Amino acid sequence: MECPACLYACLVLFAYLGSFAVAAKCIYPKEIFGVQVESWKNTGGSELSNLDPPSSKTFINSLDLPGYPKLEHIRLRLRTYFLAQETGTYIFYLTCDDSCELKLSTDEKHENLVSLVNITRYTDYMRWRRKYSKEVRLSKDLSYFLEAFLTQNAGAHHMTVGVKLPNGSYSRPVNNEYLVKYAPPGARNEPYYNAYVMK
Ligand SMILES: [Ca+2]
Repeated sequence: MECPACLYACLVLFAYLGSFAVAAKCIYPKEIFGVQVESWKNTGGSELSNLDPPSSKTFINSLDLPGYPKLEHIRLRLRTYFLAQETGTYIFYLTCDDSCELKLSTDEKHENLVSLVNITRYTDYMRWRRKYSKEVRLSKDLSYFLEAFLTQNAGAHHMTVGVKLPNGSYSRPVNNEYLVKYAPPGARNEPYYNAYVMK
């Protein structure tokens, strides 16, 4: 927030709408929304639990990895917080090539991750028909730690996560208005996360 008038406008917005999610878009710099991507190369058949520190780390704007040609024997992990903007039931969708798994925590903590969708045989890019979660009940303005892990050996690769919202509409791929950037537990002392995100 860069000016007193802007801050005042945000506070008024928050007071009238009573919505953290709406106010967050106003108060936060846009950079707080996004998804962390970590990659491991030449991993062979390694499982995630046995991997070394990632060979690269970056951020993207939505839960979508469209894939790149000739990228083989690689593992990719997406981490973010899903920000529920309404209380209700959500359904999460997953597509990928070669194989992947989507997990969502019952809160913002790593240790409460639950597997929602597991794909063991490749799908076409964003072919949403079959692979989706059970209904998940989430609460307005709370953020839930989300992790998706892709294993790519040969040929094409991609991974995309979608969501059906309580009002029946879809965000597929999930776009960044629902995605607060991942911060490791040690970073939670930063003002953004303490004051607003990690409620
Ligand atoms: Ca493949």
